[in-house]
Amino acid sequence: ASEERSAKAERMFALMDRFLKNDPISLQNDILDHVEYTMARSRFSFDDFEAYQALSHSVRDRLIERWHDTQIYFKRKDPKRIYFLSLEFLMGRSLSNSVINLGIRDQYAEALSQLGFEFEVLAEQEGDAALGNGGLARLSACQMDSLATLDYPAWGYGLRYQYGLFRQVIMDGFQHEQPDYWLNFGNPWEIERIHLTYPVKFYGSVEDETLNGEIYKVWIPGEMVEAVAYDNLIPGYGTRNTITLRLWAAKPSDQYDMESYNTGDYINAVVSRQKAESISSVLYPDDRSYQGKELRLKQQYFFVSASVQDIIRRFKDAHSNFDEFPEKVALQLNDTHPSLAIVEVMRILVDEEHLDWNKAWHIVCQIFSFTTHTVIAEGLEKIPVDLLGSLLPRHLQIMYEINFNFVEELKKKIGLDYNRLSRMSIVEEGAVKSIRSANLSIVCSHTVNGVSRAHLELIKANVFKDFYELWPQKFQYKTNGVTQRRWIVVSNPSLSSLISKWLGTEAWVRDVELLTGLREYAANPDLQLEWKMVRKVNKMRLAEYIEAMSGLKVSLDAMFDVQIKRIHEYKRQLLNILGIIHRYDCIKNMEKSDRRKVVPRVCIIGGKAAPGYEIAKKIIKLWHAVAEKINNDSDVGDLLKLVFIPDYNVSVAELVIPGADLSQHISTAGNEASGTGSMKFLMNGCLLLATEDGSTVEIIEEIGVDNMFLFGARVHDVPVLREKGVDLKVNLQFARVVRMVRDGYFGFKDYFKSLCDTVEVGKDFYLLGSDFGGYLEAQAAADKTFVDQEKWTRMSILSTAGSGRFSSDRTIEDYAKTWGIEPCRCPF
Ligand code: GLS
Repeated sequence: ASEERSAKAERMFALMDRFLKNDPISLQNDILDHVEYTMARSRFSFDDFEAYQALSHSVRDRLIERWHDTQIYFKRKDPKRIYFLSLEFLMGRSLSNSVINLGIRDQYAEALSQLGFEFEVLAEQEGDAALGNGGLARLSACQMDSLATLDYPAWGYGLRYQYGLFRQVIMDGFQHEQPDYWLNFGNPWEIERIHLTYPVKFYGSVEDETLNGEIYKVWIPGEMVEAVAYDNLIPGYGTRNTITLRLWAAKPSDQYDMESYNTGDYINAVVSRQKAESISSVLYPDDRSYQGKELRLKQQYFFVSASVQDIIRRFKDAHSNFDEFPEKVALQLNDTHPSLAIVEVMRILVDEEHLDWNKAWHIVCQIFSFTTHTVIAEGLEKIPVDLLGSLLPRHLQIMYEINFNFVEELKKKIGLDYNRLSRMSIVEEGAVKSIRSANLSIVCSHTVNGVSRAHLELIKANVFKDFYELWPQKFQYKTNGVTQRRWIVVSNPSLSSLISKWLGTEAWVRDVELLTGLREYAANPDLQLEWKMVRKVNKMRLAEYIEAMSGLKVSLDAMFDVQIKRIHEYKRQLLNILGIIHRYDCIKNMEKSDRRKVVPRVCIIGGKAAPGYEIAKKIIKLWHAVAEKINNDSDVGDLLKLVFIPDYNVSVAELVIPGADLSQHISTAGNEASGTGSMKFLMNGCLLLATEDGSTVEIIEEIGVDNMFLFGARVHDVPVLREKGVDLKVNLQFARVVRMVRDGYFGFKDYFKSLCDTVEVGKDFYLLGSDFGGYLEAQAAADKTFVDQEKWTRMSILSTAGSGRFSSDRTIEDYAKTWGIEPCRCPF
C-alpha cells in the first residue's frame, strides 16, 4: 500500500511540475501542436494568419496557467476585491502586450524565426478588439493593465459586443460606416465559459409574496435572457498575477417566452427567441450623447445584472453574513452607464436575500465609487421613467424609494428650497419624466471622482455644484493615466531600449517615476543623437504606412504634426484645418525666394465621427477637400502635405504616436474632462501644442510651460469671450480663411455653409475666432523651435522624462486608496 501511495505521489509531483517551458524549442513545439491540433492545418503548410493563431493559442496557454494560479491564490487569501464595471473596453490587440508582460517576447521571436516567421509580421495579423468609442474606453483598458501589474485583486466586467466600433471608410472624402464584425475569424484571447451563466430578467410585473409573516416583493419577468461569461485574461508585467476581464454575451434562455411555444407557432417562437442575442450585438457609436433608447438600457441592465449576480455568488462562496460584504467588495462605476448596479444590489439584498431595507442601504452606501467623465450637464444620462417602468418595473420602485428617502433627508438639511430640491432629485419632472443617472450615482456612492484636477473644479462649480455643497468630502479627483507598457514598450521598442540604456535599468517599466532620471541627460549630445535616430526610424515607419495607405510620399525632414482623436466640435479639428488654410495662403502669397524659410509640415489627422453627427462629418469632408487642393498644388510641394488616417483605432495609434513630432490637444478650455492622448504622445517624446484644458494643466506642471506650445482662452475667460464675441474686422486672418471655405475655394460651397455658420460671429460657441490668433502664434513658435533641432530634442527628452505622473499605475494607486484594497501577489 505504501508503494502504491509513493507511486501516486510521484505522479502528482510530475503533474505539478508540468508548467509550460519557455525555451525556444518548447515554444516551437507548442506552436506546431496548435497548428496541427487547434487550427487543424498541416504542420508542413500554414500561412501567416494560421501561424498567428497558433502562436496566440500558445501564448494563451501560458496566460491560463498564471491565471489559474492567481485565481486560486485570490480565493485562498480572500482579500477585498475591486470590481470595475464599464460598458466599454478598448483593448486593441493582445499578442504583443501579452508576451511583453509575460516577459517572453524575445524567446517567441527566436522560436518563430527558426520556423521561418517574423514575430512583428504575425503580430500585424491581429485585428483590434474595439469594444469602445474613445478615451473613456481606452482608459478602462489601461487601468486593467495597471491593476494586474500592481497585483490588485481586480475583476473587470463589461459587454462582449459582436460588432465593435464601426469601421470608417472614406469615399470621395466622406465618412461611411461599416460594421466591425470582429469575431469573424475567431478570437483566441477569450475563453468561453459555457457553464458560467446567469439569467437576466426583463419586463413583467411586481407582486407581493408573504413569507414567514413578512411581505416581500417578487418580480415576475416577462422575458428572460441568459448571460454567458467570456473571460479575457489580463497579465501583469513583472508578476505572475493575471486577472480577469469578464465580458457577457446574451444567449436565449431556456425559460424565455414559454407561452409562444405553447401556442404551437414553433418556427416564430424559435426566431423570436433568437432575438435575445441582439442585446449584446452592437456598441453604440456615440461617446457623448445618450438618447434613452430601449436597447441601450437593456444592454446596461444586462451586463450589470450578470456582473452583480456573479459578484454576490463569489462572496457567498466564502461568506454567509452580508455585514462582511463591504469588507470584501468594492464596486467602481465607470461613468453612469453601469449605475443600475446600485439598484440591482439593493434588489437582490432586499428581495432575494431578504435583508431589511436599511441594512441593505447601509451596505450599498459603503461599496460604490463613481467616476464621471463628462463636463457638461447635457452630456449626462437620463432614463425616461416610462421606459424604465416597463423594462425594469421593480427597479423603478426601488429608485423611487431611494429618492424619497434622499429628498426627505435633504429637506432636513437644506429646508424647503424647492428649486434646489428639484435639481438634486434623482427623478426629473418635466415633459418627459426621467431618472438622472448621475444623481443616482452620486447619492449612492461614497466617492465621486473627476478625471483631472481641472475637471473636479469644473464639476464642483457647475454640474454637481449642489451636491458638492452638500457633501464636499465625497468629491475627489484621480487624474487619468495611460500604461507605459503598451504606449512605450509595445509601440516604441527602440525608444524603450534607449531609455533603459541611459537609465541603466528596465525598472521604469514598472516604476515609471524613474523616467525623471532622463532629465539630467536632456542636453547630452550623445543621447540627443540616439534620440533623434530613434525618432527618425519611427517617422520612417509612419511615412511608409502613409504611402502604402494613400500613395502620398512625405518628406522625413518635415515636421509631423498630428491630431488624432474622435471628431468633435469642442476638440476643434476645424481650428486645425483653418490654421492649415492660413499657412497655405501665406505660402501662396509669399515671394518664391522666401519659401525656402518655411518649415515643411506633414499635417496628419485621424478620427471617427459619430454616424449621426453631421457637423463632425463635414469637418472630415473639409479636411479632404483642403487636402485635395493643397497636395496637388505644385507651388507648395513638400512644404505642406495633408494626410487623413482612415479608421483610426488603437493599433493605428501605436504606429502614429511614436512617429509624431508635434501633437495637438486644442479643445476649448472647460470642455475636455481630461484627455489621455496627450499623455501617450508625451511618453513618446512628442511636443504638445495645447490649450489649458483637462489634464494639460497638470502636464504643464510636470514638464514646464517652456517645453510645450501653449495658447488660448482659459476656463474663466470662456464665458466672457462667448458673451463678447470676436470682432472679425480685427481678426482679419480668421475672417479670410473662413471666407475662403464659404466662397467655395475648396469646392462644396453649399455643403460647407452650415459648418462655416458654426463659427460666425455670435455663434462661435467653441471660440475658434477668439483663439485663432493665439493658435497661429503657437504654431509659429513650434516652427521656430523645430529649426533648432538641439532645442527641440531637449524638449522632447524632457517631455518623456516628465510623463511619469501620467501613468495609469499612478491613477490606480490613487483609486486603490479610495476602494480600500491591498495588493495580493501570487507567490508561485
Ligand atoms: C471622456 C472625456 O471626454 C475625456 O476627456 C477623458 O479623457 C475620458 C476618460 O476619462 O473620458 N468622456 C467620455 O465620455 N469620453 C471620453 O473620452
